[in-house]
Amino acid sequence: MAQLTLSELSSVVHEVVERQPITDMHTHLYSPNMRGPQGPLLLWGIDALLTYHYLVAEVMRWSDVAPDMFFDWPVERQADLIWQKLFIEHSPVSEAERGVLTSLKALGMDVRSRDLGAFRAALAGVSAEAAVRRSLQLANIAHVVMTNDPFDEAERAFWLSGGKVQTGFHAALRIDPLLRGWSEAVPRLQGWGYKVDSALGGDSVAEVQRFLREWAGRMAPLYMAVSLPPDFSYPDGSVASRVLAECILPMCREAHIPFAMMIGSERQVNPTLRLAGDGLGRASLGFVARLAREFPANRFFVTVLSHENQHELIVLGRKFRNLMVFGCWWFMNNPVIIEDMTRMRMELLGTSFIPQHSDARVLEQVIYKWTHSRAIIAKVLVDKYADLMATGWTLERAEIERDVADLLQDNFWRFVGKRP
Ligand code: RAT
Ligand code: ZN
Repeated sequence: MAQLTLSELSSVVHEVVERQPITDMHTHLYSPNMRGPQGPLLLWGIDALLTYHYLVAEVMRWSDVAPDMFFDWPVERQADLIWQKLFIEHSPVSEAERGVLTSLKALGMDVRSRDLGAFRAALAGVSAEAAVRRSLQLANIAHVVMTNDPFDEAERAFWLSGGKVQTGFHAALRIDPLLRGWSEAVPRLQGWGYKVDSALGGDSVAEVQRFLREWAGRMAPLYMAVSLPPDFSYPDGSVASRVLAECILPMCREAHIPFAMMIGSERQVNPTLRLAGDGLGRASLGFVARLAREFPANRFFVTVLSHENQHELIVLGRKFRNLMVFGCWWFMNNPVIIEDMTRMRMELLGTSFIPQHSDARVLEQVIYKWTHSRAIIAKVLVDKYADLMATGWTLERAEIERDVADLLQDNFWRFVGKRP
C-alpha cells in the first residue's frame, strides 16, 4: 500500500476520523422503545436541546427569574428564555451554546434566521425511532451505551417486564446509591425484598450481591458504573469501602464486566439549580492505584472531572493494564481542554485510551459532541503523525484506519471483552 506524503496527511486523517463509526461509551440516552409512566425515556428535539442542564446553568447567569419558578414553567417557555438570553441577547460562544447550532445546522436548519418558532415547526412530529435513526446516522455512531439506574422508578418497569433494547443500544448498570448514599439505599433495597441493614451486617453482603446479579441478568450491561465525589477514598473503614470490595467488584468479576469510576463530581453545590447544580472537586487518586493493584482480576474504566487530576490519571494508566482512561467528562468537554487532554494522553499512552464519550442527555447532542470532538482528535493525530514523518517514519492509510478504529471503537470493545 502507498505511503502517505506529508501533504496528503491532513486530509486523509480527517477523512478517516469522519468515516470511523463510533462506540459512544457513556450517554444518558435510551433505546427509543424504553418508556416510563410519562412516556418515552429518550429526550429529543429542539426544546430538550435548549433546556439541557448545561444551558440552564448558563441562562441563570443572565436571567433574574427564580430557579424554582423557571422549573415550574412548561419546557417551551424555558426554551424560549434560553434562546432569548443566550442566543439573541448575547453571542452563543460557550461550548454548549455553540453545540445547539452545530446540531441544528446538521439537521438542515438555517441558523441565520434565529427563528426558534421556525426550527420548532420544522423539527416537530418526528418519532423517537426516526429521530434516533437520523441522529446516529448524522453523528456516524454505531453503538450507544446508556446509563441504566435500577434505583430509577421510571426505568425499573421496563427491565422488570423483560424489556429488550433496540439493536445498537447497550446497558450500563449504574449504582451510585450503593456507594454515595447507602443510608438512603437501605430502605429502598429492603422495600424490594433485600435483607440489608445500614451496618452491612447479617446477610447484607450476599443480598447486595443478589441485587446486582439480578439487575446484571436483566440488563446484560457492558459495565457497571458509578460517579464518585472528589473525597472518595478506599479503604476508609466506611460501609462504601466494603460495598465496593465485597459486593461490586466480586459481581463485576462474576459477570466479566469492567467497573467504570467517574471521579470528582460534587453533588448539589447549588441545589436551587437542581440537575444543573452539581460542581466538581480535585480528587486524590491514590485509591484508584490501590484498586487496580489489589484487584488485578477486575478491569476499571476511569475518567476524572477535575482538570488538575488529568495528568495523574494518565500516569496511572501507564502503570495498570486493567485501567482504561476514557472520555473528557462534563466540565472537561470543552475544546481547549479536550485538545490538551487528548495530546497529553497520546504522548503518554500512545493510542491505548478512549478519547471521548458524548454524555448526551438529548439525542441530537450526539451530533455536535462528536462533530466537535472528531475535529480535535483528527487535529491532534495529524500533528502526531507529522512528528513521526519528520523522523523518516512512513505511514499507510490502513495504519491510520487501524489507530482511529482503536481510539473510537476497538479499545472499548477489547476492554469489555466482547465483540460489537
Ligand atoms: O454530564 C452530565 O450530564 C452530568 O450531569 C452527569 O450526568 C454525569 O455525566 C454523570 O453521568 O453523572
Ligand atoms: Zn454522564
